[in-house]
Amino acid sequence: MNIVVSLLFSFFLRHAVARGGQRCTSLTSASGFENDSYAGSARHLFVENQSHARIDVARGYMTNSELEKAVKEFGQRCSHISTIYSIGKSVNGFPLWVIEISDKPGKEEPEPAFKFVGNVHGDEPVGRELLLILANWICDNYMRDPLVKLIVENVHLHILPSMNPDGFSLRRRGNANGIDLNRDFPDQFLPWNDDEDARQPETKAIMGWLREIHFTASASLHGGALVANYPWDGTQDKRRNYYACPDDGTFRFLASVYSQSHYNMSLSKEFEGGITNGAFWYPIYGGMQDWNYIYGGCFELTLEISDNKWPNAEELPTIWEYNKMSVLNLVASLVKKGVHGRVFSSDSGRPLPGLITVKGINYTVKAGSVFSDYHRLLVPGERYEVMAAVPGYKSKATNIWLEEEAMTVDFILDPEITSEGTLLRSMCDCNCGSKSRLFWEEYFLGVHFEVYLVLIVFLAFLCFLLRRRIKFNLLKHGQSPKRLVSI
Ligand SMILES: *[C@@H]1O[C@H](CO)[C@@H](O)[C@H](O)[C@H]1NC(C)=O
Ligand SMILES: *[C@@H]1O[C@H](CO)[C@@H](O)[C@H](O)[C@H]1NC(C)=O
Ligand SMILES: *[C@@H]1O[C@H](CO)[C@@H](O)[C@H](O)[C@H]1NC(C)=O
Ligand SMILES: CC(=O)N[C@H]1CO[C@H](CO)[C@@H](O)[C@@H]1O
Ligand SMILES: [Zn+2]
Repeated sequence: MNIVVSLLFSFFLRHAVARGGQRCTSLTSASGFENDSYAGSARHLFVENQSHARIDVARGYMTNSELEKAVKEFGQRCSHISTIYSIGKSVNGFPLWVIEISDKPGKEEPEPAFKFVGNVHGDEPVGRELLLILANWICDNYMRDPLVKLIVENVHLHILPSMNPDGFSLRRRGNANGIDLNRDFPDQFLPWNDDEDARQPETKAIMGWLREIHFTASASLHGGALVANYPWDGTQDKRRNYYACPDDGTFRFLASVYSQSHYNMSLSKEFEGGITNGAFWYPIYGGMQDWNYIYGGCFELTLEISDNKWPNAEELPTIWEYNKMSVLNLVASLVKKGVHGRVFSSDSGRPLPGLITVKGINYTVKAGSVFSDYHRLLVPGERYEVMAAVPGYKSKATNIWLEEEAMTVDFILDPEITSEGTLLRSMCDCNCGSKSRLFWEEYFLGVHFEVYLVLIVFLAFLCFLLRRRIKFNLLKHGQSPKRLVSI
């Protein structure tokens, strides 16, 4: 067998898992709040004007301008591990601020990216508060908590606390145009709503964001129930039914990571194990979750994190404590679980835009465009056949046994030789060598000498061109990747 796929158990990952496993003691002992510089400052009485009747429910929650201030203050306080940017504006012109947390924020690295999106529904504000607490908690505990360190050093974590600031200030589900943003995405079962220009600005901002950043997984935060919901959200026949996506197993696993790490989500009487298939619960169309998986290459969960949509603000610290391990474990699973690696060309060593598939799962994971790194989440403890394909290269497949820990599988692909190319190469090898020249001369001299001469000159020229090109490629991409091992 001519397989040159490199299989490499990542010792770093294993080591990291061992460190992550010790988190319980350190996390429970460290308070999420005493040292949270944000908690004390940003909670003021709601002063926006639209809805005096319900002003009481907003007491203690950040207003939009307080949220903006909190994001910017965070960016200054934690500038060593974060950067702040906006992905667009709401209907009423409020910037959709994102905090990116990483040891190299804003830089491209061969690492998975995760995103949290809060406040998709304007009247579900718990997520936006929790996400600010999360960011600050990470900043405060980065140096002392191994799990947080693992996240900061190996993941690019993007946090959008509020996707729907207008809905929030209006205290309603939809945005300023009254549109439910979680019904506004193109949908596999609604082919007529594919027009991106017809989307709400908040929806377009998310769609553009996924074109910019290659997210491996994500979660949006909602309120009104306590459950981790996974695709599909809709069904072909529009009836309420369990409707499994190709990665049903992977999603059940991810949703369970959340619910099992939660204070009591997995004890749910309504949802077995605290997780549910979206369409089995109730089908929706135009949701963000299915769109992420189908069009964004991103494994998204929809997390319902509190039965009460507007709990008293005094409960927020408790709700954070209930969700803290879930949130951290979910993000860390991008590093601790699944198959990871890079795809290279064997002749030049340069990264290739690999397409990774797993036998039996009708879904393709794309390698990143700069480093050709791929991150394929999978249920641990199973056997898989992983394949890498790149147009113009011979595909390669390898069988792996995926343990509890993550695994690294790099692929080195050989260029596909067309019949024309093979002919050229063998001609070159023959004609450019001097030993057999005499034989060739004698052979050709007698018959049609001129014709053969022209042919030989032509072939020699092609040969020259081909060699030049190979040399140029080697010079340009000569650095051979260090991690590669051939088996
Ligand atoms: C609220 O709106 C009323 C008019 O509807 C206005 O008189 C009042 O000044 C506003 N208050 C605030 C705090 O914006
Ligand atoms: C989880 O705990 C909260 C707070 O004690 C409680 O209100 C809720 O009913 C519990 N949910 C489940 C599913 O046990
Ligand atoms: C795989 O999924 C695509 C849609 O992503 C679908 O068109 C195709 O029919 C599926 N193939 C199989 C074998 O199910
Ligand atoms: C773990 C930690 O850093 N705790 C600190 C939190 O802040 C108080 C003062 O507000 C310090 O005394 C603690 O040491
Ligand atoms: Zn919601």
